[in-house]
Amino acid sequence: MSMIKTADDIASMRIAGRLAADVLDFIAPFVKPGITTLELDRLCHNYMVDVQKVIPAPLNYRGFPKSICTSVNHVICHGIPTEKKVLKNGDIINIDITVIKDGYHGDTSKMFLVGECSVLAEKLCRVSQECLYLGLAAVRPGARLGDIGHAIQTHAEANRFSVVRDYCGHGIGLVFHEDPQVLHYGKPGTGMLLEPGMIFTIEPMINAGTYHTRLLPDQWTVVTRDHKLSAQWEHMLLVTDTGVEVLTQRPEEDLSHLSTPTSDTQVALTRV
Ligand code: EYF
Ligand code: CO
Ligand code: CO
Repeated sequence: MSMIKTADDIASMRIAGRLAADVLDFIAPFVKPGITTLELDRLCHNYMVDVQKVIPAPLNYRGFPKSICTSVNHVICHGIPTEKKVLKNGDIINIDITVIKDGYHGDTSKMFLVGECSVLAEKLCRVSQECLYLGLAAVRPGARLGDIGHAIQTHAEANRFSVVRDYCGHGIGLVFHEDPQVLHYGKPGTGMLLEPGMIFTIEPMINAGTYHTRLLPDQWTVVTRDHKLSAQWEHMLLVTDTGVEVLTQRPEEDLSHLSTPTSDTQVALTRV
């Protein structure tokens, strides 16, 4: 199956991406000490189903039991919302949202700092977001997947953090997880060539300690083997003729450094 989306696919993916991003903005005011991750799941589920009229993609996906993933502190990804997990001051939490609208998937996640966090936790969340943005900045036609991984790995390791190897970004569309696999480490000039019309996620998982992972007995929750903190940010993007379009951008984000002017706006800028 081709990895190049049609114009109709892209129009639908823009809608799915915006809806997923909107869920993160909706839930933000609720991420406070005292709330359980089960309550965050209930709030997001009801917003998606009742307000947005979308399907929460994780629910029953390969048997996953909840509508969102909530990964707290040393949980790397796929944390299951539960009434037992009460957020407390100083926690960090990744909330990962995937919606299905008209068959198309929108997938994005971000970190929330709960109250006052340690200097290390703040730095890990900041650096992992910078890793995502550096990965996005490497996206353009003619670049290769290894350029993305290299940009992320270089920044993480320059800050003495590590990049999780066992989980990666992915192509996405009518199917949640499509080719290609998008590794968050690598060598420049290697891997698949990027072409206009490709849509995939970049979702680096960055650890404060080593990159080794452990799967808990529930068979879903992935944690750091050394129990140190982990952070993850995710965007879904389109490779355009001139660079990248972030399909899950939130209003608070300034991604103008990624701007990929069309030929029309380039002409206008030249005239000024
Ligand atoms: C060990 C699942 C979990 N898989 C991926 C199922 O791309 C995702 N987030 O950006 C993503 C989200 C979810 C997900 C939610 C549930 N799963 C499959 C296989 C193993 C696993 O955890
Ligand atoms: Co996700
Ligand atoms: Co994803």
